[in-house]
Amino acid sequence: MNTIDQESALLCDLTKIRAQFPILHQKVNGKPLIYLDNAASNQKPVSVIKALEYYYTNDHANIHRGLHTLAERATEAYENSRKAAGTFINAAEAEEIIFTKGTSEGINLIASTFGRKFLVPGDEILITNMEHHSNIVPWQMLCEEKGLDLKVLPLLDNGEVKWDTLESMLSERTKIVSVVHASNSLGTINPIKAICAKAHQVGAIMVVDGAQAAAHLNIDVQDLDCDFYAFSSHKMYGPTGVGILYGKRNWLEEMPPYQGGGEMIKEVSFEQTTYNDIPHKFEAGTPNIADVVAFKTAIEFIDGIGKKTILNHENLLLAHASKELAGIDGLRPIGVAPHKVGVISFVLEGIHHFDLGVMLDAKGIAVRTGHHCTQPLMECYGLEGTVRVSFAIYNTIEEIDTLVESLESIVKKLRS
Ligand code: 7TS
Repeated sequence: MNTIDQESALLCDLTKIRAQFPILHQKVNGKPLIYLDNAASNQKPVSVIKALEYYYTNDHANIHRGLHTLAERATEAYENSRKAAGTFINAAEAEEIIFTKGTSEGINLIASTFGRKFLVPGDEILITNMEHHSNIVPWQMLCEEKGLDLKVLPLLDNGEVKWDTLESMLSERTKIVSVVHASNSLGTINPIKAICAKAHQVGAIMVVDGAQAAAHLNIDVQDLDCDFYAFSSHKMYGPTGVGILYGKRNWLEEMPPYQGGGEMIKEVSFEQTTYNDIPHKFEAGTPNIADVVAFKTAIEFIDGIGKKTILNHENLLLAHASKELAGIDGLRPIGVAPHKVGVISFVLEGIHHFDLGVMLDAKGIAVRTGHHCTQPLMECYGLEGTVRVSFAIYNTIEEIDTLVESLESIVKKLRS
């Protein structure tokens, strides 16, 4: 197939794919909605919405507790989601999957448990300058509590990490290396497997923030050889309030529990409490059962299309948008690394990003503006914020053309 055939084949499927997303078929401010804020949270296919309805209509009960039929059904559905999540990232065992409420909670869990148990004053944690606040603040809190040092790998102008500084920043004091797989503000994809190998050489563990990778890139935690991998269901066509934390069995077994309560114990007495086996040791209280159950349907949605097709399509959108946006007078893209997911950040000379966001919203176009929870990254580029467009499988070339036309007309009006 040549490029044009490929495009038209994808566009044919796109009609079918878009038909599965009811939310997309509405007008916002009198204009057809163009949803380009997928890095913040993407939309849900009918199958996921129906899975939630089905669960509450037929199967709901509390899990792991009752012997009655509904409790068994709910438990089975919940545990099937765990298995599906494990398979999705090629974990060696389903027990290595912990459900949290999001990527943020996953990283906080590692800091609170692994960090508290294994790190001592003088130890170092290494991150990069492109991290989301979720992969900065939990480590800062741990550093403050335990007298540790947070080290930061610098960035190049194009939005890549200056990886040639890695070896000099790693030492036997480095205990945790925590890096984003794909940046939410720049789109940059980081070479996680190579970083893992380097971290392990000095005896550090490797944590990966996979929030922006899970819906787009093939993830194989065994091949990456990372120790932890955290991601969020709501950024991969699934419900909000579900996070997935993968951890290698040996660490999860050695780590103390995260929170205390029901489910995470074997036996409780006032003298002594014994903790449950993994993964239950890390899931105190009644979890977000319905959303976890429907998360499996989101995985099936992604697998049904295939990561390869998703990535090809989003790469097409990325290439087209990058080219067309570059033609707009005064537009400066922020983050032009050669390997990127479908995220484009930019600033427009003389126009505040918030104003642009409001003007685009008036035209039915949803983008994110601001610092995108990456303030240190913005500071590094001397910016307060950017406009960010981010793609999902349901976005089209026509939507990008409308975005570009809208930006051109805004620029023309404001500069005339
Ligand atoms: N890490 C990265 C790279 C992210 O992009 C986000 C959310 C998180 C962690 C936190 O995920 P959560 O599900 O726990 O909230 N990113 C964004 C964003 O770019 N715009 O809104 C949320």
